[in-house]
Order: sequence, then C-alpha cells, then structure tokens
Amino acid sequence: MKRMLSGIKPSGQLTLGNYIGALRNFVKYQDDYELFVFVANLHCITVPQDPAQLKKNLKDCIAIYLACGLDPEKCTLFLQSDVLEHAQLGWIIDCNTYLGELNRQTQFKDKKAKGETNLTAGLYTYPCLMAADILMYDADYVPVGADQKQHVELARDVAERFNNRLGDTFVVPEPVVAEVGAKIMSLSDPTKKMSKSENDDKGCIILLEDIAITRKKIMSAVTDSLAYVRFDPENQPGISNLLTIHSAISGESIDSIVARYEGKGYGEFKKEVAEVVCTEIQKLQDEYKRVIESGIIEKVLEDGANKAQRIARKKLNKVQRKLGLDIFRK
Ligand code: AQP
Repeated sequence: MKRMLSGIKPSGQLTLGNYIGALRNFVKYQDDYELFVFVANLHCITVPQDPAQLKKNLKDCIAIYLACGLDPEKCTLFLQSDVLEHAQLGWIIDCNTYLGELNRQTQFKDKKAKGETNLTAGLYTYPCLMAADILMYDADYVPVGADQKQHVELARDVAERFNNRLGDTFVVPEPVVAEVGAKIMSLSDPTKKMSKSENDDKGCIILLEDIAITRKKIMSAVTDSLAYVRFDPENQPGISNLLTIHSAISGESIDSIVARYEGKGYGEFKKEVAEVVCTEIQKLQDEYKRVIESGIIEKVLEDGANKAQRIARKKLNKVQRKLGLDIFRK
C-alpha cells in the first residue's frame, strides 16, 4: 500500500477551506493508502499564539479530524510535537536547503510584501520543517491545497539532492491537488484565499461557528452586478467561488448547477449554497460534540504518537548515520 501524509496547522479555528481543500479528502484516502495525518502544532508558532487559545485549537483540530470520519484504526493520527524527531530532522533539512529556495516560498514573501514586521526565523524556514514532516515517513503522496504545492516541490528537491549525495535515503513525494476546491476563496473578497488567520470575519466560514452565522455569511457573500450564475473565476470570482463550494460538497457538477439557475437571481442561488453548506457543517458539528464527549482524544493521540515515533526514530537514525553524525550506532 502506498503511503500518504498530510497535516493541518491550527493557527486559528479551522475553516471551510480546510474542510473542502483537505479534511474531506483525507477521509476518502484512508481506505486506499497507509495514511498519516498530524496536527501541525509546531507550524502554528511561526507566528505569535495565545497559549490558551492554541491549546483549544489543537484539541478542536484533532476532534474535527475524528468528526470528519478519520478512523484511528485505519490511519495514524498524532500531534507533531509528540514526535520529537520532526524538529531534529527539520534542522537537518535546514542545513540542506539553500537560501535561494526559501526566498522563493510565497508565504514569507507575501507577509513581507504586506509590510508585516517582526517576522520570525521560523516563518522563513518552516518549509524545511514541512519537508522533514513529509520525508520522515517516506510518504509517496501528499494531498495539499493549490497554494501548498510549492512546499511539496521543495521537499522533492531536498530529497533528490540528499539521495544523490549520500545514497538512497528518502522517498521522493508527489503532491496531490484536488480537482475541485483546491483553493476556496474569501466570501468578502473572492480574489483572496479563505484563510483562518487573516482577520476576515465576514469572508471566512469557521467550521465550529454558529450555523446561523454561516448562513448569514453566505447570504451576504460578495458577488457582482452581472446577475447570472456562471462559472467565470476571472469576471465573476464571487459566484464562481460559491459554485465551487456547492459542487465540492454536494458532488453535483458545476455545469449542472449552472444549468438549474439559468434565468434565476443570486438570492435563490445563495440560499441553496447556504443550505448545502449548513447541512454539511451541522452534521460535522454534531459529530464533533460526540467526539469531545467521548473522551477518546488522549488515547488516539498516544497511540498515534507511538506508531509515528517508531517510524520516525528509524528514519532519523538512518539520516544521521548517512551524515556521519553518530559515533557508535551502525
Ligand atoms: N481556502 C482554502 N482552500 C482550499 N484548501 C485550503 N487549505 C487551507 N485553506 C484552504 C488546505 O488545508 C490544508 C491545511 O492548511 P493549513 O491550515 O495547515 O495552512 P494554510 O493553507 O496556510 O491555511 P490558512 O488558513 O491560510 O492558514 P494561515 O492563515 O495560518 O496561513 C492544506 O492542504 C491547505 O492547502
């Protein structure tokens, strides 16, 4: 069975973008791949976090994994910092990545371009930690949203370089980008990605928020004055985003939704999108509540960390041997 790995960074509360672009797909993959899904808590602290809020976000993240249907019997679920090897391999990857490669990574570039100050070294080098997360487990495939593809490409380059220099060590991973929903846009500015840490209250649907708020956000989503439902991301980014959201959740093709709305107004269309989204999120929230009440999270994380750590330890030993870091271990 091929191996697949992915993670989410709960630097805020998880969004509909995380759900459509990542979570839902993980659940499908668990039957066909040996799947590892982690809570990327070390990545969260690349920007300042309130400790109490972070703790809650981490617990919610793992509860949402379980609520979406990730089954600890079928996949390995763990908290990144429980497997200490991630940080150590991350450092090794840091030392095998060129500044030019990091300078091309868009997240740091974007934040810098926006004039944000006090950017941390961690934010600059986190793609190396992400490469370590991936290469540690010999992942064949890494499902990602469109904007994260670049990071998997960095992991590939580092793996190939290391393998060429020191012999076969890492599996070279492939990114997997979903056909529909790889980039869900903000409802208030559909030219921007829906992001959890953008302070975009109206544009971002939080998975655990009150359903009435979700409905209101969709009903007030920014559209255009053209007044026909059509998939045209360039000229009608708002309507196209709503079509993508609908189609990703309902499974109905965009063409078929468009055909049903021929000659009808945006109000009716938005109502249907809201219904599709709210029904799905309500199911998720009911399951989330059940997971929290069941008290299983601690045991799931303990088992997951034990399993992940066995693999990580072995890989790190191999890497350190290749680099000449160990004196007595053969
Ligand atoms: N809007 C989105 N559309 C599609 N996929 C998305 N993902 C996130 N937002 C969208 C996908 O979810 C997975 C986990 O992402 P992440 O939360 O770890 O990191 P991110 O992409 O940086 O998410 P945010 O919300 O934009 O975080 P901040 O604001 O903290 O930088 C990934 O596969 C991601 O593509």
